[in-house]
Amino acid sequence: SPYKTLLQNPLSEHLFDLPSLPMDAAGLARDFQRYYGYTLGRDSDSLAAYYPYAALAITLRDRLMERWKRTRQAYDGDKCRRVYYLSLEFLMGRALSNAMLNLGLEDALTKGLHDLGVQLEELAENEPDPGLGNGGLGRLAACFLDSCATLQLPVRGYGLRYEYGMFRQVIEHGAQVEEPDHWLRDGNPWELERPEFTQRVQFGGRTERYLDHRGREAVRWVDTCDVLAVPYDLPVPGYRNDTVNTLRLWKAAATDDFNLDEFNAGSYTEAVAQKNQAEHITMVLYPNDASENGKELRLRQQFFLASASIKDVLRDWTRLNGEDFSRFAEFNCFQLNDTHPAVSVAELMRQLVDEHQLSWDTAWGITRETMAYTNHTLLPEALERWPVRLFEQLLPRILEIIYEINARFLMEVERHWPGDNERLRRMSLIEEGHEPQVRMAYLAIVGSFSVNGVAALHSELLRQGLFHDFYELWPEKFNNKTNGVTPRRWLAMCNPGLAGLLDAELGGDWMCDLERLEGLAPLAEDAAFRARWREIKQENKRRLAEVVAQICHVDFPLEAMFDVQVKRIHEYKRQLLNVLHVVHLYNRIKQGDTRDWTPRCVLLGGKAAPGYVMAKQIIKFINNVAAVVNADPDTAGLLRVAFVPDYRVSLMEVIAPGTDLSEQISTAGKEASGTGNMKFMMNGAVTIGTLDGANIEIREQVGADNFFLFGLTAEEVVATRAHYDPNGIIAADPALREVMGLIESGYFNRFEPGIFDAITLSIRNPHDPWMTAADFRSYVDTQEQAAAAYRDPERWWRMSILNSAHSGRFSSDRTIGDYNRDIWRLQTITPRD
Ligand code: T68
Repeated sequence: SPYKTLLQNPLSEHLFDLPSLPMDAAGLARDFQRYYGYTLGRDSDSLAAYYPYAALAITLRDRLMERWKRTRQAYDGDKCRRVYYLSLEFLMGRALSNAMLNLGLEDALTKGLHDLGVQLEELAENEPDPGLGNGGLGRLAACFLDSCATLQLPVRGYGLRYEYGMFRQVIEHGAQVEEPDHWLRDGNPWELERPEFTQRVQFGGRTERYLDHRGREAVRWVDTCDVLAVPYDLPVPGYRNDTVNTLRLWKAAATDDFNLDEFNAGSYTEAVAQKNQAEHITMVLYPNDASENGKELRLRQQFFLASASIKDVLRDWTRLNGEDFSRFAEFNCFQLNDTHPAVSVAELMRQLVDEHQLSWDTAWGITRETMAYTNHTLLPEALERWPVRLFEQLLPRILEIIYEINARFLMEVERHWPGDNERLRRMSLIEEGHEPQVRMAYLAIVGSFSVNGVAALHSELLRQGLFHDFYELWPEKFNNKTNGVTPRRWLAMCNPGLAGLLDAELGGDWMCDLERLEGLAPLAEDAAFRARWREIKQENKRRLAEVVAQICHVDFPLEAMFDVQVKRIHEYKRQLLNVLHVVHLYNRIKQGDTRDWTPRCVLLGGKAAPGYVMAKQIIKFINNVAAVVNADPDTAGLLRVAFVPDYRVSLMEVIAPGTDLSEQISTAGKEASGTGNMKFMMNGAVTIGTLDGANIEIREQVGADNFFLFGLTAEEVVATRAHYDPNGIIAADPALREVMGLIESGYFNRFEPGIFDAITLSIRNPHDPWMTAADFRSYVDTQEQAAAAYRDPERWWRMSILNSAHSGRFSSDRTIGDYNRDIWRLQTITPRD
């Protein structure tokens, strides 16, 4: 590799002394012009809107670059303890407006570009929205990186640079169609390729025992098919604090060793073509958000991330400390974002034992003090298990290590509960059976010092249910870290109207101390303030209605209540319950029962995993209901329904500020936390929700009077299961009976007979795990209360203000503060000049 060639003479220090770049309008505009005309080589004959965006991106990237270098130097210089956030997903969203906000350049840039006749907002729309995640888990990782940079914590993200992100969702005849998202087609001005830090990752092969130089028995992993991991770094700027952290994404590339047999046989082209296989590893993000599909390529992705990232960290360590690992655990901590990178536990052991010749016990001590695991789901179908057989083929040495970890762990269990064979079987890292499997969650628990859930209820359910045996063994490992979202993107950036009001009322930089929003609470009693609040909301609703009109061709009148549910489509999230309510409202309209009516615009959006048949039928159902409702003249001015295609981060930036009512209606005990609920709350939406995930904490913060609660509790859901009788419930409730009757009559699928049978049958199924019928009555009644509250503007705007006012706890700065206090124990580091 050309990167292996080192400089003959070190470069002069002067070379690294970069002059500071101008931050004023004229200086920024000059750079913009130079990048556009010279670097990108465009002029008036280029009509592509992409290039002005790219020129601005480079202008901003330059300003991040010097801060980035100084941050790195500060971390290296302080030899500080560090955290590595390992995640298969980082749903970063657009970078441009984020960089602008964090550098404090919005005004200067707006002016500078305006002088050149360029409209900043328009230009920013040309940035593709990088969709390197499925949903909440990936977006949480992005919010965390933002908070770590803002809090000046030495945290580096490690992930994969997927060539194709989350698919683009197109709706055809009401149904989801997936299109590939080649987001890198035009290049990515934000990334910095660093081939000089390439790592080599092994796959396949076999293991071999040998005597090392000290005459001890050792193992090596040989005859492997290696893949190169090339790092691409993305800057993660903190809020106006000169810190720029790093997100390092690995791209898979072929090695240049070739199959010599084929080569010698003259099959040069075949031998070269074979190398392409390697690059498939980072080709595409798996679009399943709540179930595992068990594909070999997914396990390859997981190990590729784990191995490359750990090698990267160990290389930094040995560069400074040689082979002395005695203080490694003191200075390094890996946070595992769900079980997806859990193979890291075994891979760290392998590198320490096989590559750095540590004893098993020393290495195990280090691993167990270094790894921490976050769980994001209680759904059994989402718990990762990999067939032992697959490990044998793909990662034979890792499997041996997992067996050894398991043998020693089961001895510990045996000491704790002598003779309890049932418990040994339950807790084993290997699930026995026809096709033995490795239980990745158990590997993560056994190999780490901290296990956390993402909301109070979720963490409690982990302790009492899913991980109960482990909790009994190691109660001190288990803790809760309630999720949060970054107020920079989810308030300051996406809601300039409200941000301006907050600046005026609370003074600057409230977004770095979100508890200061409490200062709004007294203002909720002030009629003039409520009027200003309402005006801002109305303007945000206008922006949202414009998008809905443009994309969905549905007209949302601004005086209506905007009732929104956007998130991945899943049965447990119960978009179906929402639509049953819509059909109920439609029935009322058709029956003339519209006295004291609150006009409502119901917006839904979200992607279904391509293989999740029921979720796709739900999308089709929503669209068919919307078509019928919107086309019926009787609903004019009373009810509108729209499904927004291709829901993603940049759409949420318009949706959250324009929402009145936030739908958080999962079956209690199923939604680990939710984070959309927090974004809506911050932006002054009132929640209608179940006692699930972080809804419980949202309600505690805002007070029961300012939250529309309905439905069974998690305990009641469990208790009801044994005698659940949806058909009895339907028969006894005239409204629900009519809703089901209308759907079952084929009213919403007149030319497509039978297509919604699976949906109605699932609601009528006594084993329906999501218990949609059970919560219908209380949902509809509570919706009526929300509608009544909306008809009383003074009451509604008071509630809206109080929701924002009490949302401070849901800043991801608070969450990261909690992680740091209890798990990471990092010092803040300030870059110096
Ligand atoms: C979500 N999980 C939780 N998973 O559902 C949500 N899963 O309650 C929580 O707020 C959020 O995590 C953050 O903690 C997910 O988003 C996935 O996306 C996913 C992806 C691949 C495989 C399994």
